[in-house]
Amino acid sequence: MKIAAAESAVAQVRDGLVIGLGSGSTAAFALHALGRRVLEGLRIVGIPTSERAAAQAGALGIPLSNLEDNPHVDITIDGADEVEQDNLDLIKGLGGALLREKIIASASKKLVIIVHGDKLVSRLGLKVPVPIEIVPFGWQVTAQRLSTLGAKPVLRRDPDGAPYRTDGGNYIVDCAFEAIDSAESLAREIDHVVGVVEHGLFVGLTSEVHVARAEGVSILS
Ligand code: A5P
Repeated sequence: MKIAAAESAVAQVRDGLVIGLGSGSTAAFALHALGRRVLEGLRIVGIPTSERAAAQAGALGIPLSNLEDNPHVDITIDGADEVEQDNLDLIKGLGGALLREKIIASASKKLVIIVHGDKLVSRLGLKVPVPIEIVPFGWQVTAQRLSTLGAKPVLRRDPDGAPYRTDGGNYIVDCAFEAIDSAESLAREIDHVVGVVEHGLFVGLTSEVHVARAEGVSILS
């Protein structure tokens, strides 16, 4: 199903476009589909949302660039951890790349999300926590402030127990809020916490969602 969603989104890509390259296991299938089309002659430039996506895309022969040389992105194709079905707001960042993903999504004319049907929810926060990227300095204080917003912050760690580091060298606290009544107002509140770099609530950014289910792919927009 991840492959089906990825192929559906990549079918929109045409010659000459600047493409934001998402991170995560579903986006990896989109990279493979793009790499195949590049081999067949498609001319695109890719802007990777993580070091990992950059390595994968480079190995697949996708020409890469950056926001300095290409500040306007035509289409970004990325995965998500949860999609609110009524408004297409998202939780992203369980893969750790939320900051660059959000910067590139914000610079994109079109954000195309690829998921399987299990990720559609009636309200965000029902199944997954909101990943919040914070600076390491004083992280306990920042986590404490986040807990006053109703979260249960847990510092993300590597398998060896060391704090997980993002591509930007920051920490991530995964914040379970249970069900989120308004992602927009929660996003505003999180934005005001000192020490927060960015959070995984993507509000009002999504253009369309390609949802793969056993019976086929449907597009929500
Ligand atoms: C990466 O930081 C995330 O935002 C991913 O896009 C998200 O976790 C979806 O990943 P999967 O496609 O692996 O579920």
